[in-house]
Amino acid sequence: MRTADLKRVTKETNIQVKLDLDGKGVSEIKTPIIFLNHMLTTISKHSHIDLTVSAEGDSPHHIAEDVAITLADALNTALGDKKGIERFGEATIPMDDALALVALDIGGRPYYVLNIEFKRPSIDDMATEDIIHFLKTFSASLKINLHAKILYGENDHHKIEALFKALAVALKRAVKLTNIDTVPSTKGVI
Ligand SMILES: [Mn+2]
Repeated sequence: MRTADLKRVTKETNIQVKLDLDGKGVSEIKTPIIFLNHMLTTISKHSHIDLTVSAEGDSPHHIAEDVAITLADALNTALGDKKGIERFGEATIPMDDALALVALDIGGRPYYVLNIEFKRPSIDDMATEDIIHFLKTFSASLKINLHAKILYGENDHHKIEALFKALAVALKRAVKLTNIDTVPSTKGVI
């Protein structure tokens, strides 16, 4: 079973993440940040990863940061030794006026290149800098190589939603099991 159930409790936040990599995209997301709930639901739906997240804390920034860390830790736990996974995933996803691209490598080497610009300081109730911080923290904590780019778009909500859909589809492809029961690396380990 490629599952995880993790709690992260600090003086700032209290986070629980439960997931199943081989799910159907069923989610139950409860954080105080409505837009973050929307994006986490999007990740689950389009990656087919079943996801339960509950989060509370002393600030929206800390909550976004610690949900990213705990989600990454849970994915890492569920992935285990990473035997048989596709490892690489990419997707280019439109949403009305916006087009976003994500390419990622679950290769154990944390590195991100983000090419994301917003017109507005926040989207609904989430600061755009916290959205960027979420993506950086997630990729660094999961030790993936993440390239994420918004190619174009007018509406900030559409731009970032297209990007999270692309992240979800890229993740779905990368964590998928092949019929090869070895670690997908010439090093033999990830
Ligand atoms: Mn939306």
